[in-house]
Amino acid sequence: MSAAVFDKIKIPNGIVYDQPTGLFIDNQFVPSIDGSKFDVFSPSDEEKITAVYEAKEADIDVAVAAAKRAFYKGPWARTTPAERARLLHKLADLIEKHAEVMAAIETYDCGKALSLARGDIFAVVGAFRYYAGWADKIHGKVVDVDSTSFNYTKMEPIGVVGQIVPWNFPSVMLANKIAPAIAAGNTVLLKSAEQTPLNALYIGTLVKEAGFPPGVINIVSGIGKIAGAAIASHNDIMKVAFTGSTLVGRAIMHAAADSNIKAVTLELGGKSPNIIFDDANIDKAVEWINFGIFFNCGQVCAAGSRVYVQEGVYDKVVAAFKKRAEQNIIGNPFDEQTFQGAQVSEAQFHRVMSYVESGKEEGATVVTGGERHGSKGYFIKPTIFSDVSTDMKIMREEIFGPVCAISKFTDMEDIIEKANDTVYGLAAAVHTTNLNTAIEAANRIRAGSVWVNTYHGMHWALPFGGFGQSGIGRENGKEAMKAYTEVKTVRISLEN
Ligand code: TXE
Repeated sequence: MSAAVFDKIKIPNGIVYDQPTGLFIDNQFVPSIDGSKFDVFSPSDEEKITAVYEAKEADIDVAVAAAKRAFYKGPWARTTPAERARLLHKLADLIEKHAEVMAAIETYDCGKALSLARGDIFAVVGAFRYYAGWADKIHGKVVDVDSTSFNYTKMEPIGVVGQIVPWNFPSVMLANKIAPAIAAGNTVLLKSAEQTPLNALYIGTLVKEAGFPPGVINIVSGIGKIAGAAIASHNDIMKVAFTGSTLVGRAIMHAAADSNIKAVTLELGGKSPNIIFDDANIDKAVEWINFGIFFNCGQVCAAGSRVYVQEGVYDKVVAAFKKRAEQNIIGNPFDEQTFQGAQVSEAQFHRVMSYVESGKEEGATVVTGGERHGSKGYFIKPTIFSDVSTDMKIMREEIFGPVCAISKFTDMEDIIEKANDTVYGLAAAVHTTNLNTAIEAANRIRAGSVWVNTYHGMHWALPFGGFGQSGIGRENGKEAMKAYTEVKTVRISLEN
């Protein structure tokens, strides 16, 4: 263990551990080539946690070369699907063994409540196990065409895959990307978000311990415009998978097109409608609209940020939602009771607060919240705006914070028009006790996921992704295996 690339860290809940700070390339933690680093801050107390090495273009080249060597020349090229499954299971077991320290790292780095962070690590383990199960179940087909040829297809790995993840679910996003890519036999270079690099590097230690050959999984910390851009435009990377803003997603598509036409999957922003019909179980629906927007401090691409309530129950729902939101426990994310921790960074804090100000300026009514919580740490009170019209910024743009816009609707036609009045199409939810209403709404809303009488019903086995500007492709489920494979067709003549 080299002292230069590890830092002993004490997490506020008392856990002391060795944090890797180097770039994880070829199963080693190494300093960046020019020695540059960037600081990592805790959003809940605004203090510096550590500094990690920063990958620049030259480091990306080294990491890609390692991944390329592993793909074409290393033992990975001959590794059987069953062996890939065994390694993924081993990694899942190790993550499970380290779950408590990883949850605490997530809370420290990201500001999210510890109870939520534990759920994240549980989902990480689940995803690695799920894709371990797929590794040896990806088969091609025999296709009968005529009597003079034998034709079959194979599903082959794409090659070196670049993966760029955001900061709202640092470990879950990593698992959702690395696990299917590895199950399919690719090699990977993942860049974590600059706000939250710690757990990704910690997982690097476990990758090595699990026994993955060098170069199969490489993990770097770096800045989007430098390291992220270098990944998107790299000629030896055959596919890039990205989760983040729509703005950057567009830049990544450009870079992919301008370099080697690498395959692209994008999981981008959202402005998802959460709809309550008159006949809904109101108590439960209010729980789900509260969870839908305030879970993870509102920093969820699928957050239910537009709440639409049918006119017959509108006043009742607004009053109940206000009461419920004010009960959310906000503050020190290490307290076991805390539900809402800190926004991830100062920049995100100001960005969300500027939306709060815009809501006030445009004339929406603050039902509750609308201000900072406390004076240290990036906490924002759960905020609900009512009387929000369709043209207000808070109704149209992704805020990515604990800010909800409520509006009324009259009937099915009205709500379908309102729900689909967005450039996005990531998720939606419908609360009703009428099955026909639920199915009609689910059919007519243009979104990648529709939840009925629930919210954030995500699972590693359920495909997730967006319509419209919410992205391209699907993660999770068998769909993700397709996103990490190329189909090869082999035609053998039987006439010779
Ligand atoms: O995102 P960025 P930011 C949305 C959300 C949020 C807004 C801004 O609305 O308020 O985006 O957040 C990397 N080439 N989402 O600025 O910049 C970056 O290093 C290649 C929604 O943090 O998109 C990080 O790893 N990569 C979202 C990742 O992209 C680049 C999650 C995300 O950062 C890059 C996060 C570039 N030119 C934000 N520039 C979701 N869909 O869940 C940045 N990156």
